[in-house]
Amino acid sequence: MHTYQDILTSKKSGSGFDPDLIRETFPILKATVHGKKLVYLDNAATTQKPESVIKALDDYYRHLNSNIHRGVHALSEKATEAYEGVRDKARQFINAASNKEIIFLRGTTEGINLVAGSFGRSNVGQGDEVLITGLEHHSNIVPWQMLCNHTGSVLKVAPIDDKGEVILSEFERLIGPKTRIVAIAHVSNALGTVNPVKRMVAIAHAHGIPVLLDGAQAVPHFRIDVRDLDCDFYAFSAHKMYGPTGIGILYGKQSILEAMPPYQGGGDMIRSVTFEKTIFNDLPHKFEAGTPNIADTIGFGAAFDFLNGLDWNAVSHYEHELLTYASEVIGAIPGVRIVGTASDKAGVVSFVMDDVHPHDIGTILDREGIAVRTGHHCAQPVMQRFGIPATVRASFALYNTKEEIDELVRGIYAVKKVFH
Ligand code: 7TS
Repeated sequence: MHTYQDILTSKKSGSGFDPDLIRETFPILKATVHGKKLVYLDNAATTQKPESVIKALDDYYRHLNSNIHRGVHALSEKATEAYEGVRDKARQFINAASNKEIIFLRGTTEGINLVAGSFGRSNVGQGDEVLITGLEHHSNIVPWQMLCNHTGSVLKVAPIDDKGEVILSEFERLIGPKTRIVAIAHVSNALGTVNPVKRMVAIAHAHGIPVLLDGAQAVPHFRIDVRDLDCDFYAFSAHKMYGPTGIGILYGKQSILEAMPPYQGGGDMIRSVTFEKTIFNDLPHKFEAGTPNIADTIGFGAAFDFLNGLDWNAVSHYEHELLTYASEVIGAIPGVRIVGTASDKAGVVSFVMDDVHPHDIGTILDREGIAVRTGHHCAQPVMQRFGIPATVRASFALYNTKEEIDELVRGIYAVKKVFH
């Protein structure tokens, strides 16, 4: 077993990053499925967890378990310190200006619902418009649709082209005097398109419109700097960046969060309560009603440590190599067509195959131990845009290897043999 230090200092591969060493810190990668070695290529759905994250969860329940922000006893104080310490790590990780801008919640979905429910209901009225893009995950469509239905506002959608890129001229044209908020995926989960979000934020801001970025698929692949992006909100989930499920973050600029009403009422989000009147707590607690997910927040802290320990130039270079290799070898299989060929992509190869339904491909690959996702990937409008019901999606993490992509290619040839 290599130590974490070995991993940090390893320079084995050309990219200065050694996936074999990284793999050793992810226990599940040694698993077998249907008697075959697991090839896990469903990382856009959720990533696997390193030993350090698993250990942090175990340690929390063994040594620290206690409710936070309320006890004077030692355990509660330690648990509070650990929980708030993760807020600090999160702030540094995304370069937010203050811990008040870091709201813990269940994940990206809840973050977007918070903004639609709180900012949306106070700022978007009858006849106003919300602008999204044609690349969105259902999590960044449905909350806005619900808001529009509730308030009588209108959902506008910036279309995408045949490569799966947002048509920027259309995006800009759709921002008008009635637009109240713009919500954009940083990276598309269905196609892997990386949107030029910094530019899109600048376009929206030139019209005085705030922007929410859905960072669910971006955080595992690049370092995020919310101040450089200048976005008003950024939502992401721990489980897609090697952390636990059930915990995520909504970043919001302090001035905007201050002006927003609470999203949920309950314990911890109040300063004082009488039957006549409640005075709400300060940020960020105003948006964290009830006992939070303490254990998984602490596990999230270990995921930040894991990511902070990596050489990000090397990781980016390695992930880019993997994606380029996968696109080449999968795209070269006769009868296979890659859906989503944007010039800037991260982590995803989505494809269809002549005369074979993606679900059948997924089932046969599973028998080979290869985990991919098949279906509409919670992005049905993307499928509709390309006139297909579903794709097969291979999505990559930093522990995947070229050998695993070769396994996938062998699996696809096995599918062809069954069907042709
Ligand atoms: N936004 C994007 C771009 C996503 O990819 C996902 C989850 C979400 C929002 C929602 O994140 P959650 O953590 O709140 O569920 N995407 C996927 C996927 O592609 N396959 O399974 C979940």
